[in-house]
Amino acid sequence: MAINRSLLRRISVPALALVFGTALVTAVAPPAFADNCTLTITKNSSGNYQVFVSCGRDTPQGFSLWGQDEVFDELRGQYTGQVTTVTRDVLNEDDSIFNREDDIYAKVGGVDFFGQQFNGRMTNVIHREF
Ligand SMILES: [Ca+2]
Ligand SMILES: [Ca+2]
Repeated sequence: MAINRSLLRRISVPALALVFGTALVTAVAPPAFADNCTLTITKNSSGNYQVFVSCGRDTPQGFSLWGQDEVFDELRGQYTGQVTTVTRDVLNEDDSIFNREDDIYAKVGGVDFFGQQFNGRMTNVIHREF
């Protein structure tokens, strides 16, 4: 019996190392492969704006639009899918006489290339006077 237990211990240590080794690779791999998200805003013929997010090989399923400010960022709207049309007032987040330029970014949620859910992934910030 004593020999069997000793043998078990010898087997289980390398087996554990293998499990931890695999777990470490799994935990580290997604950020290395995660695609950045990009926000694109285009004015359309009706005077509204098409807002589009993309994340490389990953699939966006929804996003929120934010206005970047010094004290705290302001939520401007939440949308499903990866494209929506908004009116100018959604993007016109700064309109004081001191600062009319707007700073818009999105936080994106979806499914990545490996089938894993992601959320709150930030895009670039668009600085434009809407
Ligand atoms: Ca701002
Ligand atoms: Ca503005």
